[in-house]
Amino acid sequence: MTDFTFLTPETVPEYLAQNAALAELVDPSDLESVAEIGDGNMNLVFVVRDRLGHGVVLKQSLPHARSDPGWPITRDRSRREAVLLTEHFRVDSEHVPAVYSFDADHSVLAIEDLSDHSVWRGELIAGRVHDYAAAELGRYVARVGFGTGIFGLPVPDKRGLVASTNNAELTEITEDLVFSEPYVEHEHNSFLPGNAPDVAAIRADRALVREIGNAKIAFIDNTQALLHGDLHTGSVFVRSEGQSVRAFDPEFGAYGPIGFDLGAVWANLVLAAARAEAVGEPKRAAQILTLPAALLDAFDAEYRRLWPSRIDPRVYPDEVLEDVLAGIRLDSAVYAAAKTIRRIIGFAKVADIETLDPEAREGAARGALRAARALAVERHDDPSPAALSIRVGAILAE
Ligand code: SR1
Ligand code: MG
Repeated sequence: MTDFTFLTPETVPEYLAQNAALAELVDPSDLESVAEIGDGNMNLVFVVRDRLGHGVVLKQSLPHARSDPGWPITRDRSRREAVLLTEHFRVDSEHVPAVYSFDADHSVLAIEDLSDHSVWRGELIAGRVHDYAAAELGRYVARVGFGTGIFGLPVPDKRGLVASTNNAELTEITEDLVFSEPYVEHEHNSFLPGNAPDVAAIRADRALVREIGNAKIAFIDNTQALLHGDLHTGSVFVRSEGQSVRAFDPEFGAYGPIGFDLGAVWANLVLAAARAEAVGEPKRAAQILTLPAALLDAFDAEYRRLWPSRIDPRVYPDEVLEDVLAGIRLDSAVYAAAKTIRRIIGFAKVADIETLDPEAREGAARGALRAARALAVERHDDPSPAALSIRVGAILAE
């Protein structure tokens, strides 16, 4: 009997044939292609297509990180991802892939094939910005933020969901990789020798480390909404024809502060802009740096649109909305800072920076670290993403 513990392109057809629900999606006896396309740190990802043009994606978790077989990570993450995707689909079917099924025996999640889309990070690196994606993601975070929080769910239901979506092992990875390791000596860290003074400056900056420490506390303690948890540009599909934007791969998701997801997008836009500057494309860098404001403005507008439907308006007057939105805006900037810094110093880098030649990479990394510092500390002077992006643009251009 074939062992499906670790799928391969060769065993996928038989796996499909033995799963009636999946065999309805693609015809296992008439497959055109089975390709393993996973390039992240975690899982196997197969895109399966039959000759009639039907497709499905099978995502199988390994019992360890894909990028480090010596790092055990629970396979239950696939089940948790299925739960989270289903919950996000409930509140915003426009911006996430559909989940077809989950096979607990083999840790396989079957989801919608979005092969007609492209990964946003690759598009940004290739110079195709897809400006519209920022506002779509803002709407996605607003719908999820509102719909899974106390304004969209009765409190007992929300508390139940906080418990049932507990993702302690993976959120601990985020706590370590995003908020702790970059600020200390750690074997996971790496950077160019030329960036050593920049890293030392980050670690010695008490005002910055204080901001990051407080952001870590809020990440752990604040259960504002059911986050995607890893909303970088490599977790976003974009398609310009028949415009479509989908957030995928939320295996790090759990309840947390909404600004964490917005900050993740923002950080990756800063990194994309740092690359554009480094390859001598300042206009494109400036174009990319208009997107954090587009993201936050769309978030704000969508959250305001949903506000009249909030549960118990008697005790949540409109002044509360202003306070909530102001808090999320302020949070977003510090999470953008944390997520930028971790991609430069810590484990799990980004191709925007890593594929630059070393000289350009050193400058881009320096600019990104200084820009991140400004986001975390200067947000208290003016938290508007437009103002902060002007500051970031000036730093990247230095
Ligand atoms: C084991 S590596 C974990 C990291 O990879 C993912 O991209 C997440 O960002 C996570 O922090
Ligand atoms: Mg991922």
